[in-house]
Amino acid sequence: MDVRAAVAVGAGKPLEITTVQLEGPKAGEVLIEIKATGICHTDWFTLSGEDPEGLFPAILGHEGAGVVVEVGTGVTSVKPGDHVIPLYTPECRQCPSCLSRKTNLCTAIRATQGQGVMPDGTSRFSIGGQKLHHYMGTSTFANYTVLPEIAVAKVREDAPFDKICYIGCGVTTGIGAVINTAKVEAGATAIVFGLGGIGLNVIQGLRLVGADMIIGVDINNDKKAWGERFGMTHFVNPAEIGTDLVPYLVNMTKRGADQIGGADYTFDCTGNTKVMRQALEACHRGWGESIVIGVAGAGQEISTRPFQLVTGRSWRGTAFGGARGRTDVPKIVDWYMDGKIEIDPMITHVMPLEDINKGFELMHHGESVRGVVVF
Ligand code: NAD
Ligand code: AHE
Ligand code: ZN
Repeated sequence: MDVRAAVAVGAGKPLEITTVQLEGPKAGEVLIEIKATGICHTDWFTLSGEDPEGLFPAILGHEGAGVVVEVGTGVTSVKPGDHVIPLYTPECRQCPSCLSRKTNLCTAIRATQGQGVMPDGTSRFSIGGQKLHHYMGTSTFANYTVLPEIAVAKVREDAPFDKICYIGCGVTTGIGAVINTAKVEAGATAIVFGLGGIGLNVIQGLRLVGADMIIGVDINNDKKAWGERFGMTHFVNPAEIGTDLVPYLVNMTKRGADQIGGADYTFDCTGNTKVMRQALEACHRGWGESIVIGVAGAGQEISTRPFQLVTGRSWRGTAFGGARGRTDVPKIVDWYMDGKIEIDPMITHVMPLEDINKGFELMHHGESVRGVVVF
């Protein structure tokens, strides 16, 4: 069938909006009509050429919501008409990782996903007979896409697509990092570096669990009001404090009889490896945990003095907020519908597919929190 898509033709080039061809679902696969998709910084990262797994030409996009149109043979968990959120982290419930209960990083289809193809090694997308790569197993920058059954979460039908698409990455990543990965307790002190589409969701996750002190760090002063809107208690712009950031944050978080500072939990939501180091070193000695969420470009590495770890700080990371998609995503949709978490105010820009490159620019210049394409 013909579908409308934004095609990433090469690194650093604007997406090209055009008609491409999509084959129907094979065994174990589902055809989905995408109704809305968010634009995440990771799409920009891959388009920039920084992603070691980046492939071109490809159809990017991994933060969508839509309706099942057709299912391949053997599909039992969803049927045409079901509302779903595509999962770039699938949940097969059978692989050693799923069965371990220790991680959400299902391995069932990760290898082919990274190669930009479906689990059988072929692509469903083409243009004029030339193969187009899938992206993160989701390719939501198209009004129809094909996914493996294990990579879709069935969600309630009264939830609006143009909001719950954000649960396909940003909301779940931010809130999940707090709840599933760090398991932050009420009363904790936390620092969030980078108050964009992910960081603001970390902040609302911290509010949800009852953290006491929630410090937001961003180089863009406009983010102060945004952070406060979702529960941030203090804001720091590193460019304006006139001193080194880490001692400044440690001093801010001094508490207890010994007046030792440092946060119980810190979160990097920038993808900047220097910031990741600051986040680790702003943790409390003995127990502070720093969670890396940001994605860094090819060849970049993190470093710190081993003494930071010897003295009890931990460096951890999270993908998709540690969420098991088919199990956890429907619950997060319920939280949104029940008013436990907010999404609407974070979606600052809604646009047709034709304007997706403007959506990237808005994000890149810090003018949007989340841009959403509606089909
Ligand atoms: P975004 O562009 O919306 O927000 C980034 C924010 O970081 C902006 O507010 C920016 O001003 C701020 N920032 C940039 N440099 C900074 C610095 N040196 N110090 C402090 N703040 C700084 O991006 P996003 O969509 O929120 O994504 C954030 C990061 O998370 C990206 O690297 C993205 O690829 C990654 N990500 C990871 C996962 C995961 O599962 N691990 C999921 C989604 C996104
Ligand atoms: N492909 C890159 C890394 C990109 C990356 O880390 N992706 C995150 C999700 S970001 C969503 O916005 C992720 O889930 N990683 C786990 C995985 O299995 O891909 C690289 O460096 O090669
Ligand atoms: Zn994302």
